[in-house]
Amino acid sequence: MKFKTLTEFIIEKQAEYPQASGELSRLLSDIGIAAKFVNREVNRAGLGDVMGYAGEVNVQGEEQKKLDVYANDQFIAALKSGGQCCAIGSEENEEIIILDNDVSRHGKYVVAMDPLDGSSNIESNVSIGTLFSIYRRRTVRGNAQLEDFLQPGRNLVAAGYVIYGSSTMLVYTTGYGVNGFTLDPSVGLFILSHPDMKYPEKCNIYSINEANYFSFPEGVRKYIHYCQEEDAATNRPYSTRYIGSMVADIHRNIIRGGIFLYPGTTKSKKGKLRLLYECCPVAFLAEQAGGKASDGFRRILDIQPAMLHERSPIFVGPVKMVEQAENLMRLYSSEFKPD
Ligand code: AHM
Ligand code: MG
Repeated sequence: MKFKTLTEFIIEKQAEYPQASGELSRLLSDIGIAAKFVNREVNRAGLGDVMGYAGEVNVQGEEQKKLDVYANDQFIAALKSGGQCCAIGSEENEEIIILDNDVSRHGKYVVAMDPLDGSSNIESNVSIGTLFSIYRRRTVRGNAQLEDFLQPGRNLVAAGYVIYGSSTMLVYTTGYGVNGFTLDPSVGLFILSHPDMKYPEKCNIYSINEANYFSFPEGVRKYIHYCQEEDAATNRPYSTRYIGSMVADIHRNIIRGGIFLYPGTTKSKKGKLRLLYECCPVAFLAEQAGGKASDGFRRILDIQPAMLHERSPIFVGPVKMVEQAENLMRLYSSEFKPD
């Protein structure tokens, strides 16, 4: 049987760009290796003592689960040993982590990541994921700085996610389409299973935590009504699907066709999700899959971040669906428009 592994694919792509030094390829491979370790622990999550809280509170004030800590450590260790990444920004760490050992100090890249997203779903055996954003560092001398991370998403060199689901997949883009690799656990290899992923023509899913309905902007409430109205010509009513793990919701929506919304609310105008390591990687992937990602008014990838853990509303999915939601935001919720 003929198949292509993640490593073969990365090397093949690198060969298409004679100017490429191979450093990004190595970095992506290291992420793949860390993902396998995390996958092993996620698969054993019901056994032994890997479940439960680690007893610490992360920067968002949430209790950390042991698996969050494990995943964070694995990705940091992999990036450290690789030497291509000189600093990491993680959801689990308040400050950036400077990698200043002899190999990493000269790394060209910085990585922002959410090592284990949707971790509240671990106990119930629901899919969870890892999200990552790779930027070229901006500063030229000395240790990496926070400003190396505060770049708009349009500067992303690569981004992707790992989904630990009914099978484990790594999906990434370097700006030339989106490719998905499924882990074959029997041989421990990621195999190219979803080449050139694109949103399908027919899209009829909407994903939103509707429990927040009364604190959503009016534009979002109107959009929910739009999704629920009956209109055979436009395939409505749509179906609601909401897992509560962004990686899983986004993955399903790319494959099955749907929009994911995490808007601001009256209590939290910027919503919940973090710009640098949740919204931006998903936005880059969505655009590369033929879709669109917006905060309701602006392209996610054009937002200039001011802080490492900054939040942003997100509307991401097929172009027409996102534009429809944006139109309603413009018409009914201009008070949510960023200054
Ligand atoms: P986390 O980073 O603490 O895991 O939170 C992020 C998760 C996303 O995966 C998901 O889309 C969202 O939180 C769900 O939030 P809610 O429970 O408010 O719907
Ligand atoms: Mg998260």
